[in-house]
Amino acid sequence: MEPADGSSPGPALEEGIASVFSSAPALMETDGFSNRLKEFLDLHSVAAGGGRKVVCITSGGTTVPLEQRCVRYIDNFSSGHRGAAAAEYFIEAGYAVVFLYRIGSVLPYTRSLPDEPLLECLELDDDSNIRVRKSCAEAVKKYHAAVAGNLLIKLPFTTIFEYLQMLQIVAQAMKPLGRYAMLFLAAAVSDFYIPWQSMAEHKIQSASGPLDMRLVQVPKMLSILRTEWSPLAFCISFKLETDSKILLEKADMALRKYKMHMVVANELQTRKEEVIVVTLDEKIPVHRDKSQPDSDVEQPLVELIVDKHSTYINNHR
Ligand code: PAZ
Repeated sequence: MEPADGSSPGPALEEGIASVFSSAPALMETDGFSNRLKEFLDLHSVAAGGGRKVVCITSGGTTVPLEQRCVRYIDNFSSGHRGAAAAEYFIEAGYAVVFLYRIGSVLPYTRSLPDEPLLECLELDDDSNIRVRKSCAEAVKKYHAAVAGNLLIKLPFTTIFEYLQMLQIVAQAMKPLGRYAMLFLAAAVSDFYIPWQSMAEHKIQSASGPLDMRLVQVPKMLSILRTEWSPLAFCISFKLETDSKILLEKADMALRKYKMHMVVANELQTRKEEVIVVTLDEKIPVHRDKSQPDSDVEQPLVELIVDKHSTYINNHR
């Protein structure tokens, strides 16, 4: 399904992609997300005098439904912490962020909040007026500043079908931004799925005995993203493994095959402590600052990426 050299998608891959898209249920455009996205991007385009760098961050795991009227699904691990933290640091660095996230995963500016934010961030004063607790105020202020400044738009997905269609729409909408666009693809995307037309319509019955299922491979969209959807965007994908012995080799393969500018390699157990940024020339380990109890690895990672993105833009001026 993938091109041998990664340079162009190739007919088999294009067919695979077409079949995912043609069999997928159409996106529910209930909140007119394409229009909201267009308005957001227009604000930041050079033509509109914006000229701001824009990053699309994908975050959280995609689901694979087992039934069309879905009761059960296969899920992909990702809390969304990495994407949410990165969004905050990119905004701090002056970027506008398109946050494509799995419903229910961590959102920007909510990491520091308690588990029950609505109940625990609000308190009553002596006159029974509701006010925000001091400990939550900073995050609330930062969130509202980002939204009011048109620096954050949040676009939710659940299934692999929604994710792939939305990624295509976002990447294509960012194409006019040229090298000012960045794709930071941290979502954990299903590798296998059940095509819509071969999926049971109703809830699968347990009385029928053990369940035999055939999942087919999700065609890799990265090559078509690079060659057609947003060819000039600075593109970073992530590689998660549990076996450290194969991690760097797999990251290197992804870098070359899909012509990524960087692949961020991480291991499940240590992903919050260390990642390795793989480029064609180097492998750069990035660590959390252990001397600071509240530090995270996303801060130095985003700093490094912002720097590389600037070089990418400046080298092509
Ligand atoms: O979302 P999170 O903070 O729990 O984890 C982040 C991550 C491990 C999902 C991400 O860094 C990553 O590697 N994403 C790509 C996963 C993959 O190889 O499909």
